[in-house]
Amino acid sequence: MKQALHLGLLPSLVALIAFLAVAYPSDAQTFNPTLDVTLDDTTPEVASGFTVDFALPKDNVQFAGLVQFIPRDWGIVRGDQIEIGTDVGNLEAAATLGLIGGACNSDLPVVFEFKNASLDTGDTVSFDDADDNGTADFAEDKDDNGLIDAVDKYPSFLNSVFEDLQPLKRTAGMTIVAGIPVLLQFLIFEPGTEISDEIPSDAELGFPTVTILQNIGDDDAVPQPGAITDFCAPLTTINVTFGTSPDGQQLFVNPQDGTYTYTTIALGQRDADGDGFENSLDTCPFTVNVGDPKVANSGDLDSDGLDAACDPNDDLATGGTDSDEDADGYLNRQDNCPLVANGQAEDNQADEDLDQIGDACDPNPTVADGELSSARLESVITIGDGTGPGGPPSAEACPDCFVVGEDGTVRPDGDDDSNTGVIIAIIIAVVVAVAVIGGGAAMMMRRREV
Ligand SMILES: [Ca+2]
Ligand SMILES: [Ca+2]
Ligand SMILES: [Ca+2]
Ligand SMILES: [Ca+2]
Repeated sequence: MKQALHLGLLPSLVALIAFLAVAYPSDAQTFNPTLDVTLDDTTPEVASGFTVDFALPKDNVQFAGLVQFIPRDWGIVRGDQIEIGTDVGNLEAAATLGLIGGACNSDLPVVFEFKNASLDTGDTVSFDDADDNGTADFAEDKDDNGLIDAVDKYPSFLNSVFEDLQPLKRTAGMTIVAGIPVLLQFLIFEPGTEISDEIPSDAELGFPTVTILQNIGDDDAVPQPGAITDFCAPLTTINVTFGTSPDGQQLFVNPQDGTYTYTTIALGQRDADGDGFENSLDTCPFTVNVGDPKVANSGDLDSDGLDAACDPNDDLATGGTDSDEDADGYLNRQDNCPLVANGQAEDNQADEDLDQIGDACDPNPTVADGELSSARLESVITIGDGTGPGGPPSAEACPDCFVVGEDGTVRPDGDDDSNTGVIIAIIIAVVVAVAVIGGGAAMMMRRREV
């Protein structure tokens, strides 16, 4: 991270429990992300911003999915109570990419400024360039009001990913990388909403906040070859959420005096051969690598991106160098079957079991190879002196807050069915979708798990 933000006024306790699933009996992948949450103001029942610092060390496998839970007693002003386009926060990230078949070691700093965005699921905008004018529709400003259309309108792919479930709040930001618009969104749902089989849906965890980068989960997305051929750890993100809008409107309001736990569930990508390199990064997913794909020319004598462990001709002297070994249009490092042609003329990187090993070379095409790692991270937040019984802010403290009472009833609606929402869609490799920047990383586009 280029810049550290120090908004916190209280010490945060970070508890980290990582469950490492074993793919092969020897050694499993490393997946130990870190989380730290700090508040601007820990006074009970006042509006306060917060900062979530989230990172993945270099030797870890990349994220496969990420859901954060804002404690259930927090006062959240619903998105439909806030003017569309209001500034609500920002995010700074430092990602690591592999470019044009090279080692995965290029740093990419990105910044997003977030706006409160439309929740009208019936008034949608395409993620694609549906009007064929050269710019993706979501990134345009057709009504010339200074807001991209992904803020004014609801991206249509969200309706298929979340099966028309209504979020309480949506924030959206866009940044341009290499001429390509990159969209990052956070969707906040009611406590108890089921996100996926791998993510607990206990209402006590709080409001699930789902990170959506680009159009991950969109079944209609079509892979294509591109310049960004890998996306790997390390990754750092600092996400600032405002407590009040620039004109003073409440956005997030602290609960009553007490202690609260901010929980994040993160999933790590599969590593079929347990050599520490996730399938999406590993050009030899079933053979322990000779080198390290994050180090230039490591274990790759002919520098073609194929590790010597499975390169059929890793020899410069005999002309082995071939950055697209199977000549299917996808560079070896981007190809989910680098030795079997599965380009746009064939099944175009099809991967039925979503394990990032293409059907064309997957010995178990319907059973994912390797296990998802799971990490549950908790950051304890103290409000006031922390000795109170806790509870949501009063109606007086936050008239517009969506809060869940002890008996499950909600304010201001007063209904009691807040915990019954079900999402079937998922988020595998949400973060990985950043690799579509530059038009690439086809294999990373097909990672929806149902
Ligand atoms: Ca390997
Ligand atoms: Ca090679
Ligand atoms: Ca191939
Ligand atoms: Ca597969």
